[in-house]
Amino acid sequence: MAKQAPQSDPAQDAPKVGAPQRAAAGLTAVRQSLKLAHEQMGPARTLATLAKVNQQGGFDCPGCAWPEPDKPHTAEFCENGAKAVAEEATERRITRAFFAEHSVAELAGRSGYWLGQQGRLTEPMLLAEDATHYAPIGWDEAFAIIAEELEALATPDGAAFYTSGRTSNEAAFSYQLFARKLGTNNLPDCSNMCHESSGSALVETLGVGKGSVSLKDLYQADLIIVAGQNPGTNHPRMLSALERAKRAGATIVSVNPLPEAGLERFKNPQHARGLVGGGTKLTDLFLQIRLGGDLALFRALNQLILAADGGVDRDFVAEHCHGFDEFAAEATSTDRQQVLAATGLPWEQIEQLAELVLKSKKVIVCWAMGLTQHRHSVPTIREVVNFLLLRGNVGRPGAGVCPVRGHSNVQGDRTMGIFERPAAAFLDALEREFGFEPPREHGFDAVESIRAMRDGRVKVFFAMGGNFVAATPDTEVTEAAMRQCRLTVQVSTKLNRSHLVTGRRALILPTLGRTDRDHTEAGGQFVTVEDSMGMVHSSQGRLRPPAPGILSEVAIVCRLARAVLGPADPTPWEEFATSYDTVRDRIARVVPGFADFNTRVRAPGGFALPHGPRDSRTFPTATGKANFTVNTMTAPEVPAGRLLLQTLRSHDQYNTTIYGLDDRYRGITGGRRVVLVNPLDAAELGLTEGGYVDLVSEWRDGVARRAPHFKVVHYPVARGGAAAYYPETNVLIPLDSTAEISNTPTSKAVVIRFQPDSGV
Ligand SMILES: Nc1nc2c(c(=O)[nH]1)N[C@H]1C(S)=C(S)[C@@H](COP(=O)(O)OP(=O)(O)OC[C@H]3O[C@@H](n4cnc5c(=O)[nH]c(N)nc54)[C@H](O)[C@@H]3O)O[C@H]1N2
Ligand SMILES: Nc1nc2c(c(=O)[nH]1)N[C@H]1C(S)=C(S)[C@@H](COP(=O)(O)OP(=O)(O)OC[C@H]3O[C@@H](n4cnc5c(=O)[nH]c(N)nc54)[C@H](O)[C@@H]3O)O[C@H]1N2
Ligand SMILES: [Mo]
Repeated sequence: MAKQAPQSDPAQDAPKVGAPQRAAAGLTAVRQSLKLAHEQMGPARTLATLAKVNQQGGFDCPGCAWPEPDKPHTAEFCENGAKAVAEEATERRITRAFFAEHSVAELAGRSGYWLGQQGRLTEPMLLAEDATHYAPIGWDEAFAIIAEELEALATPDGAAFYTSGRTSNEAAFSYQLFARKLGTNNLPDCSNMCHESSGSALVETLGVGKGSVSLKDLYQADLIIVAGQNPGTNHPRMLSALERAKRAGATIVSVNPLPEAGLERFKNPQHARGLVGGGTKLTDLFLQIRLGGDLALFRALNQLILAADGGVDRDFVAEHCHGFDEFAAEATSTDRQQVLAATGLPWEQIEQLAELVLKSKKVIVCWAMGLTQHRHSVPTIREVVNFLLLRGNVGRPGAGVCPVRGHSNVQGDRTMGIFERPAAAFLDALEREFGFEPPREHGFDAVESIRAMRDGRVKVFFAMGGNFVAATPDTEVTEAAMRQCRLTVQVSTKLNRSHLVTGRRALILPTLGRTDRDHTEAGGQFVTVEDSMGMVHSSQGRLRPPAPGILSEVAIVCRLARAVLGPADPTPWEEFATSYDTVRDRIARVVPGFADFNTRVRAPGGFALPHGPRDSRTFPTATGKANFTVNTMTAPEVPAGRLLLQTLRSHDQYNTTIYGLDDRYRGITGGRRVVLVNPLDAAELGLTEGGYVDLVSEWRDGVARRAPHFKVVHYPVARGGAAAYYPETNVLIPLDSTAEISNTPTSKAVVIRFQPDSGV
């Protein structure tokens, strides 16, 4: 068995600490993106790719899900988009010789950063039972092995089919169809660990689990609250939108335990004024909230709005909402001391924000992982909805909910049916279109899949992209669970840890990425994606694929489906794999909002999916109205001598893909094993700046989970909290520590204590 790997190399772990920056982007960002692109792709490929990112007729940036403006700037990408492209379009290759040279055990001792640097995967590889090395295998043999293992299962629910959010609509639709024809709803996805809490809260309250604003709304808003999000690093193109909103007169408030450079000031690299000079100040009011204090903050705002003369939009509430009285009774009784303790904010600041709200006609709340990865995330987001409903800030221009999605097609994958708890109407439509009875019982989400593997209930694990063992919590538990499987299969572009922690047998199936040309017998194919604001558009790569014979994700699904379901299965899998138009024709008949898909997606810029609350203030909820909810006030409790740890992203990573070892805006370079703590907390806990410590998490199961060797960095984080990077710290997050209702791991709330450094 491979030993527990360091997620980062000790040699690369001598982080240096400078002052955090006060502004994002500018010339340094341009220089950084070109440097990385050149290293990975060379000058010609750099030009050929970066000129096509997010352009009409080009490919969708594999970075984030932020939408494209109607008229994209000629450089509609950002530093981190360029890194994502370079990571995929690299000219480095992993061949069979690489796998012959390096055993799986050896590779399992390498960091994720090193693995990613080795280049693109080029041919299917099998790790046979008891083998020490991966060896090449043909596609047909690979599909035959998967078919054999699936057939050996006592029930189709003994398999789980994971999806990471880069998968195209066409691949996702075919994939879920295959899983359901096989007979299971075990379709966990990265969303389970990401915006599931947003989906849960929004479906219940507004009837649609997606954001209700478009870019135009942002430009028209009076007030934009950005809570629990670091767009300077994770959605850099959002800064251009915020800059434009700001120039049109919007006020921007950020709510975050950390002062994030990107929200303070933005030097837009697409304009001369952003390259020289001081840039645009973005944040007008910064609320440095304690971790997990947002429910209390929004409760307090709601209390103040309810108390203000004319604070509530009575007509909207009467006509469109349900449950106002119960909500109002609860919110009115909010206890101020509790709010102060939970938020750590001065009351005057909360009042100041309430005044801004009461002055504003059009308010938008944007959020990401800072709100979704807590135990009480669903009630928190429900309270955000209460806040917007109170003043009619849903379904009118310049106002609404804006959960900012992560992976570039994570929202589209869900629309296509990648969901372990599909709606009955969706299954009915599948049944009608494809003439089979889809399973109705709910399947496993990501956390439940790990439990099922651990307990031997899932024996075959198949991943459409992603890096499951590194992205999920409780690394040791998850890795042990993975090793319980009979077969693990990873459809991937790049090598990662999930290829090295495997079942008894394992397959690596290399696939095309966004930037690659996809040519079939029917000619050049494009795929489609849906962005964070419900816009669907096409994406077509132009680069020569990394090796001949690499299959697209659609082709992999279709050939697998044929191998497993047999020649008699009536779905035309061969046609699907050859012409993606034929998949889109089916999507058009199954998924609401996609009528005439093939025609409309060919229009420049694509098309917008319908959204009842946004378009016509119709709310497809259980009550037929927008639902106010009553949310008991709660905040994380942290025993004395402990801190609450949030696990977040550095500027040089894409989830588990590490691009480099710097976190430029936070002033950290050359290493990732750092823990950011407030100097006052550090003093109380006896943590010396620059010293090394082990992080040990505490959970009711009594297991002491340990992440060794982190350098203490004094940083202006809100009191009582600490921050360190994911995925190095995933080992600390207990599998059972998840959000109520959404079951999302509490990646932003782990109780930790500090122990003397035990080295790596
Ligand atoms: N370059 C790059 N881009 C990415 C990604 C990447 O890794 N790299 N990942 C993609 C994905 S999948 C996603 S989901 C998004 C993630 O985008 P983000 O959600 O911005 O990512 P995180 O780094 O997790 O940052 C969380 C932010 O929330 C704050 N926060 C933490 N806890 C709380 C809290 O309790 N309250 C409040 N108010 N704030 C809090 C943190 O200080 C931090 O600023 O980005 C996507 N885009
Ligand atoms: N502690 C902690 N854990 C977290 C989070 C956190 O904030 N803290 N965030 C969570 C969130 S928001 C998310 S979304 C998940 C992310 O979880 P995942 O989506 O599973 O992880 P990624 O690191 O994005 O996956 C990277 C891998 O995807 C493969 N890949 C890249 N592009 C393609 C493609 O086009 N096709 C295919 N087939 N494969 C491709 C490459 O092999 C690459 O190694 O992690 C979650 N885990
Ligand atoms: Mo995400």
